[in-house]
Amino acid sequence: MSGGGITYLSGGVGGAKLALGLARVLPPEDLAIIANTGDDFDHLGLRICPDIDTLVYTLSERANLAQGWGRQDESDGFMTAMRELGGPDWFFLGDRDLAMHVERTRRMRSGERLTEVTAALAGALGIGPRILPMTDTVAPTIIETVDGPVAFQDYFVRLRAAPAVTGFTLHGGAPQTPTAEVFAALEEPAMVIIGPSNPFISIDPILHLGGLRDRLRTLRDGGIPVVAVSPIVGGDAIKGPTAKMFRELGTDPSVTAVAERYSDIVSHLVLDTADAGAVGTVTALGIQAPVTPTVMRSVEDRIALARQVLALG
Ligand code: FO1
Repeated sequence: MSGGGITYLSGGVGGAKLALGLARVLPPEDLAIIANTGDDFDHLGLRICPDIDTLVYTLSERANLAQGWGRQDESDGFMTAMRELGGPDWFFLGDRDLAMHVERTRRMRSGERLTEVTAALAGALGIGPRILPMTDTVAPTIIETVDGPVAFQDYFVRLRAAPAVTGFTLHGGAPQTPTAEVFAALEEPAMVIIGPSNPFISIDPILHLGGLRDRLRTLRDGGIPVVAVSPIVGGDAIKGPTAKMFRELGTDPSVTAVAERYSDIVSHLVLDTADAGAVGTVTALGIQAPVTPTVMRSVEDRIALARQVLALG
């Protein structure tokens, strides 16, 4: 199916930014995006898929860029009414965003796979590239903390990622398999790109799928570029708890720490210019370390980074 195409592994915010850059420079049929579904959960009777939502809103130019998740032009009538009723209001569902979750849930209840639902909803919003949920089965990430195990959105939103992390239970402890569409996108790609997403909670859930990590290693060892973009820049994360998680797990957040996590599968780790001094330690791990600006503030930045990454192929 994807012979010669680009297969991109993505979480939410940071991953979606580069997804937009790639979507702007590649023909739609040449880009398949594998989305983490470890953040997904049922809330108020609805199936919520935050990383898919962020990708869909970003690629359809509807994302609330300042906030990093959710839609532009959002209103809060539903949440206000929910609060009046004394219902749960810790997880914000905007009025327009609500339509996404209601329609997704309706379709899934009628028997459609998440892959099919995502294709239909992304198509309805005019998105060309394929957005492929990593699996059609339930694969929740559980955050192990000093206070015990916490469901992903409880940790991330309700507890504001405050409890110190001691580890992660991926796929709820029962490893899941990728969809046929994901396998097909990794059949004979021209290149695999791992987005600048959190390695622990955005990329590892994808790599943990049965056979996937081995598939990337086989591709790399067969000469296909497997290129990760570092989510750590100058010892910190652009957004979110990535650096905090590295520290809590006993490692200094650095591009070298990222390289070590991916050393069995990647051919390249793209470093920001702020990390040019670390090229030697990354290449010592057998990974090429091209240096380019990776902080994506504007759409032009996203396109420029996409071009730089694609040029490695
Ligand atoms: N993140 C928040 O910090 N607060 C919210 O209330 C919230 C609501 C929400 C609703 C739909 C959706 O798709 C995402 C939402 N997010 C919210 C983002 C999300 O919880 C996280 O950013 C991701 O799971 C981490 O990648």
